[in-house]
Amino acid sequence: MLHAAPAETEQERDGRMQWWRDGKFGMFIHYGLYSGLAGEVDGRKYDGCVEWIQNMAGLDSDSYAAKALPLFKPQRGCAKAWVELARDAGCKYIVLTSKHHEGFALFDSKASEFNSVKATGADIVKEYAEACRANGIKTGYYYSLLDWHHPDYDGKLALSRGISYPSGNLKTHRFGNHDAYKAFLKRQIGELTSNYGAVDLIWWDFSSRGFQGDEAWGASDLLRMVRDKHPQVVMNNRLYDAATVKDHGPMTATAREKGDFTTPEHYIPEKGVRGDWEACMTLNGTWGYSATNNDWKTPEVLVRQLADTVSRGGNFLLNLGPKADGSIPEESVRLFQAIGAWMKINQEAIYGTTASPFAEPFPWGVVTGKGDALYLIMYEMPKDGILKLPYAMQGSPSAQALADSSSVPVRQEEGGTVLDVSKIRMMPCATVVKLAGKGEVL
Ligand code: JFZ
Repeated sequence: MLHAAPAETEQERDGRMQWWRDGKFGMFIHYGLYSGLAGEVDGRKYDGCVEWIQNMAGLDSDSYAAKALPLFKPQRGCAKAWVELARDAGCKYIVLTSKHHEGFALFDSKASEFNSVKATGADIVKEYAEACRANGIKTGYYYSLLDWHHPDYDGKLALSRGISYPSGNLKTHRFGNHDAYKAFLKRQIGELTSNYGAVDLIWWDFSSRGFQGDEAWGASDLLRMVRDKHPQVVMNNRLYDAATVKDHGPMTATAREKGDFTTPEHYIPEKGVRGDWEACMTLNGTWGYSATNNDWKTPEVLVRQLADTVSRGGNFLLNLGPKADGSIPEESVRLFQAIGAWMKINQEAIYGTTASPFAEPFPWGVVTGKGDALYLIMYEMPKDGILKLPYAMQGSPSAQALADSSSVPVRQEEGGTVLDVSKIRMMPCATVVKLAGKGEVL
């Protein structure tokens, strides 16, 4: 008789998820052969989502590799520099593309020769994992379930079920042996999760409504395998979920057995999402590096996206797209450092907090909470310098600006708590006032 593994209790799950829930802010890294092409192939330029350039240019894997491989030149120590930038920005975890849709693995894989060790001698994942451990950063891996290189990946089958594919792939690999492909996924995930020490997070990518789970990827086998090796691992739900992009339908609440969190992409849901979720965002509209894209967001926009996300109960995963040699575009360094400077002063309002207790948004900014404190994250000085909260407080509440600890007058009125913030010095990006004391939303 077979015995199912005992289900995880709610308490055990909370314990396992705690670092991720408290950490709030992570770095996404998209690095692969597309980084070498930098958004340009055959004289044509692309500047959005250029990690899809093989697809956009309609190249089969061999022609793509012939163009991209000579340009891909990771320098020793590049992964260390990514991790240090993440650390200085205040990121608690990183998610690196161990393999993107192009099928090129950044680790030593016996399951496929199409990898960075074979091509350049560089085991990027090894360097990355060591740097994460040395800096106390949680180690996460993105892994693409789609594979535009592997001969057994059946692009035609996937397409017929709603998953896009590169046209070149369709020409060259018309008849994938799908069972063999599923076996390959298992083998490669086995390598990634066995050979590089602790795995804290896996970020699967992606499914469609009509092609997901066991049928598409052998999902339960993959989940079981990873969990057996790393019982504390946290994983997203894209082995099953497709409803991740705005207007692709309602966000699905995550079923426990299908993954731990759901992943809205390029947007922050207005009312958050029930359950654990993480918004992933770019600095400039592309995940992979593009030499021609200069559409950089400002530090102000990024800090506010982080605060908006956290105030709605989510995590914020912000992307870095290194260049061909693994070096970091100057503007990306500047932006992550600017967030780091803000976090240095205001991190208390981000780490370990929970969503705003208030249902309605405020015109001046957003709120997070922790214990008996509320953090009022102000984007604008409220009209008259007076900030009103529908919040009844007991005893003698106190308030202070996080930047200089200057105290802020606070009083109770009919209908709520009133703070006089008119004397506060407004800071770059967002100014935080900590309101301490027991209270109740009205
Ligand atoms: C996926 C990748 O395709 C993309 O390159 C990037 O890595 C991002 C973080 O994740 O983005 C998707 C996945 C699925 C859809 C759209 C974008 N979809 O189903 O519409």
